[in-house]
Amino acid sequence: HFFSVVAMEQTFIAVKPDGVQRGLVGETVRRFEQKGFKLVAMKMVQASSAHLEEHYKDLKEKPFFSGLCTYMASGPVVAMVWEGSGVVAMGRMLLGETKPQDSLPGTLRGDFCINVGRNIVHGSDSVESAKREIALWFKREEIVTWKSCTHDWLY
Ligand code: FUP
Repeated sequence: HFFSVVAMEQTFIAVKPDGVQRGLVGETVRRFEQKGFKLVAMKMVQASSAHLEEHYKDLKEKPFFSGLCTYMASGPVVAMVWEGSGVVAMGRMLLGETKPQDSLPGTLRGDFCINVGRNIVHGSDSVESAKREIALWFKREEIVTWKSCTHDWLY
């Protein structure tokens, strides 16, 4: 019916090496699940430097670029694709601001971190970058189509 015609988006969310080490995978997944978003892909990855340099290629002129890539390669990350209406912008709200000092309590970064260079989670900043990042981190067959029984209540 009418209310099932909702424009769905997907976003790329990753728990960074510090978030994994600090046991924040479950907390991150919990917040996205409880909001009502649908998990459609998830894997643990030890990313290579080349992969991370591609992921962060828009930042390659920044002074923190090499430190950022080293940090991101320092241990496994948990890479995910979440789906839902407005998930790109609302996912960023669940994460908080890039800088933890600007992130309100109630957000992942506001609740769990202090330093911009150790900000525990990544989330795509636009629908366009979400498409690029999902294609970089996942094969098409790793993204699962399934019907959540909560869909009709949420939408
Ligand atoms: P975000 O979209 O929130 O990931 O933010 P950016 O793309 O601007 O930055 C990517 C990552 O670079 C941040 F998650 C952390 C790191 N960074 C720094 O280490 N120092 C800075 O001053 C800004 C960003």
